[in-house]
Amino acid sequence: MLASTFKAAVRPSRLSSSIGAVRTKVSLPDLDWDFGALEPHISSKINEIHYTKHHQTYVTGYNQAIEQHAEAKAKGEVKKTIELQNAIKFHGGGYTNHCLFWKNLAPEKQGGGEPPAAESEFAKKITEQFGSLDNLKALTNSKLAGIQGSGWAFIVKNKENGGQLEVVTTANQDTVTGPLVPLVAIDAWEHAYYLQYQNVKADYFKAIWNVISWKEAEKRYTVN
Ligand code: MN3
Repeated sequence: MLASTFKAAVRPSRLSSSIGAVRTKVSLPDLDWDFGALEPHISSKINEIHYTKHHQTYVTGYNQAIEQHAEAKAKGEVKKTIELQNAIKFHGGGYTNHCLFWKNLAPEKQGGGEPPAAESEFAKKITEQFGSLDNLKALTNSKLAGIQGSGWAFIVKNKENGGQLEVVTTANQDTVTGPLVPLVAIDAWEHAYYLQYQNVKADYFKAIWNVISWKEAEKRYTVN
């Protein structure tokens, strides 16, 4: 998983359970901007509901599932531990993806939409592989458009493939793991755009690049 990426986002609170183990809970990360700061590209209301309701649901669901899993494990209930895998994957993925997403977004005044510096290794890699940043955005948008139902698109660095950049999509709240380092995560669930863009999700995918923080993407590319 991506726990190391999110140390700052996770504020552990100690839990003492009936089985004596000490575990940590995840919680909503602090945002670097106000709900209204991404307007007009993403409305204040969308951010508010997305963060306080949707992301919170994944936080709560993950904490519950992990707690139940630990209890089942302590009691030797193998079948129950297997059954809980789906909830852990869904809510843990939802928690993780949204932590990535918020950090990937920045108001235009705080560098949102600003391309990585041309002389940076990251910018050179993008040009070498895709020809231009616009081509990478267009490829990502076409992958986003191809998602059937709910899912995510990620621009990743594939550490098993010489650090090549790739654009991948996942269904539901599946996140990227293993050698795939997420640089940019884009939420393609209806809840991410419907209040503002209704059925025209292509407009949301086009608008979001105005508030994408390439600085954050570059940081992840460089440290991983
Ligand atoms: Mn979402």
